Amino acid sequence: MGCPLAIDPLVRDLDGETHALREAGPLTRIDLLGAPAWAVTGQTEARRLLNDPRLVKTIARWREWRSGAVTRGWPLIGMVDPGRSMFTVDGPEHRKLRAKTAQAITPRRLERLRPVIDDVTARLLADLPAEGTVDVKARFAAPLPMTVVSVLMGVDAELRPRQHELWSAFFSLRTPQDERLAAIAELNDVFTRMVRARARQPADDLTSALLRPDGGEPLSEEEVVGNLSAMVAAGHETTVSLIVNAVRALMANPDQLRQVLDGEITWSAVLEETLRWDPPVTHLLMRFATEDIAIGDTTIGEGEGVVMSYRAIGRDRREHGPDADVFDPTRPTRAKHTTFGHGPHICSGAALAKLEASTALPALFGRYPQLRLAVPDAELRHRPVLTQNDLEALPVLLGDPA
Ligand code: STR
Repeated sequence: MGCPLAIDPLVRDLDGETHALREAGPLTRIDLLGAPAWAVTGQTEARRLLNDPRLVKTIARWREWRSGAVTRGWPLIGMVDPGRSMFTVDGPEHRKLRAKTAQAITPRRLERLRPVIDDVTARLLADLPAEGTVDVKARFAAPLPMTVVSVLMGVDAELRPRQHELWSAFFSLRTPQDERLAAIAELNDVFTRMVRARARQPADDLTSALLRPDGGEPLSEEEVVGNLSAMVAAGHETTVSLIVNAVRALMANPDQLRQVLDGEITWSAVLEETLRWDPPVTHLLMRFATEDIAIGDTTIGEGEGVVMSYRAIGRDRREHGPDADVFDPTRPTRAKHTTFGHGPHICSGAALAKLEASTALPALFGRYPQLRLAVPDAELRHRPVLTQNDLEALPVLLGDPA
């Protein structure tokens, strides 16, 4: 076994790292800021492991946590031990914690959010400056998901700017650890206050729904706060990148953009291919083996940590062929990605993410069909966020409105 591949917290060469991971094989040893783990980079292996009940999410099963080698001083601790929620439990407990959020985001229920998505999209487009370089991420892609998830969960508008700062500090690996822990504590305070307010006076939002027992066993305050925090984090960090990465991919592929604008390629195909080729989540931390798990010619040892390296998984040549590194929305396997996960923890917000992106993208390109990058693509940089595929900015020239 070779040296574990050290994952770069500053994300200076994401393509290079994705390739190195894939070439290292479907399961490979990595180093996460000093902590060892397995990275899964093969799609078949990912699907098998994501359905294997011997892999669980509670940090209590992690060898490095039990030995004290990993503590709350580890910069990624907030990703692995964010408090009790549907994200950190398994089995029957998990089904109970997840039920209401999954029901709330069915396609039919989503129709109620559609007017919000349409309005916010129209307003953001109308507010874009008429001239000069525009950061499509800051001015368009970022505000939409934050607003939508806040409306869904009932986060007051006044709280949103500070939330944005706190989550940004949470994810960035340039944030000193004491500041990160302070941001986590502040988020927890804000959400706890919000949950207590809804417990006293319910409103028409998902936080209030999480508090209603509905005949079943009620969730504890910690569980409601945990679910709320998970939904806001997931809802606002990931969809931004889906929109940004799709815009970037189309600008880099003008022939395909023309086919999309001519109606020869659907927006849905663009989204699926973006999810495969440049997904919002680079690495999903973490699962732990409750016993030795043999997979192919590898054995994951009891207590070892397992990371799903979704960006490498999307480039699996066994699934997508020798041209897996090419962005091609017409490829037959475009929707056969695993980017939303698989098995019991599969993303419950997937339909909402797709609804937001499939509103935002046609609206943006419909109004600005000449949209093009303001800098060479090779100059775009990622934020220092190990787990997320998050560009710093997406500077464009809008061109004349249609
Ligand atoms: C952030 C911190 C927190 O309070 C709660 C959670 C649980 C859900 C996690 C979230 C985390 C980080 C981003 C995740 C999200 C689920 C989906 C999202 C991992 C740890 C993705 O990026 C896929």
